[in-house]
Amino acid sequence: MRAFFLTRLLFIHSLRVCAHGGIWNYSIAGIWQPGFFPYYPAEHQSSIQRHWADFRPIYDVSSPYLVCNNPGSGAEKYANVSPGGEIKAYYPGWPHDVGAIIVWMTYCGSQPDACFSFDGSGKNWFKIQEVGLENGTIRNGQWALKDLLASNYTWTTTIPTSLHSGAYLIRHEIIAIHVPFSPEFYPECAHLYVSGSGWERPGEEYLAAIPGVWKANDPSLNLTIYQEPTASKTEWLIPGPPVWRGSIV
Ligand SMILES: *[C@@H]1O[C@H](CO)[C@@H](O)[C@H](O)[C@H]1NC(C)=O
Ligand SMILES: *[C@@H]1O[C@H](CO)[C@@H](O)[C@H](O)[C@H]1NC(C)=O
Ligand SMILES: *[C@@H]1O[C@H](CO)[C@@H](O)[C@H](O)[C@H]1NC(C)=O
Ligand SMILES: *[C@@H]1O[C@H](CO)[C@@H](O)[C@H](O)[C@H]1NC(C)=O
Ligand SMILES: [Cu+2]
Repeated sequence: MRAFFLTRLLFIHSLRVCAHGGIWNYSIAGIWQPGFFPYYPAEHQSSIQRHWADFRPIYDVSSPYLVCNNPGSGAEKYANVSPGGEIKAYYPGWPHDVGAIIVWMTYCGSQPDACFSFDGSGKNWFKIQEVGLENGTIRNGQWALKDLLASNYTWTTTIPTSLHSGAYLIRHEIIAIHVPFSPEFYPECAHLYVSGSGWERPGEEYLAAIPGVWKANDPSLNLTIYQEPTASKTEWLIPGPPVWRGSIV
């Protein structure tokens, strides 16, 4: 009993001390989708979310875990969504308030279960949403992460209305920049099947490889928000290709 309590305390304590996080659940087209939770045994879980090991970030821009976290495999399910459908991702207890949120997709194949055997490699990832510094200064302004904290830890994304049907990975990525010269990447992937009669896929200029898209010396990633001249800048360029929105219908 005592040992149990100790373990429990250590567990809760370590969550506080680490003070990082990730996506615990999704709500997709109004249907609640439990995520994979890294601190529960894997064998009792079944999720659309690819497995991840813990709340810690990825620091290395060339890490294979940048794709879908560590190990970034092993989702048991996929969720159906229509073009124009809404995806809400929940980050309970998310602690950081300076940084961006970028949502990516990549095509796995035409069969609904095609993502089960796809590792996310290739220069085929495209952004469907990105929010960085919205207004104010780098040090104190309104960042995507502040929006996340102000909305019950919920991040909402819409699937482009013209997107061609098929199986896709959706990849939510937080880039937190509160630690000087040490950007933190928090990628999370889930399996989707996009139905409907969409007809478009993004062109070459929207595509990127992950890892590969981020550069360790990018001035938007390798910076300190606490010193001038950076602190009072009112612009922060979101790295990577432009967002693909498809034809607006
Ligand atoms: C949300 O995710 C957490 C962690 O995986 C899980 O404990 C909880 O049951 C989930 N909530 C729902 C409503 O599925
Ligand atoms: C800054 O952006 C936030 C979020 O979009 C908005 O609520 C707020 O009104 C903006 N503030 C100013 C001064 O524009
Ligand atoms: C806040 O998010 C949690 C999931 O993390 C959800 O269970 C709860 O219903 C949400 N509350 C509101 C007011 O949306
Ligand atoms: C990041 O910036 C610091 C300070 O200018 C510099 O010392 C360091 O080498 C840079 N890191 C990379 C990977 O470029
Ligand atoms: Cu953290």
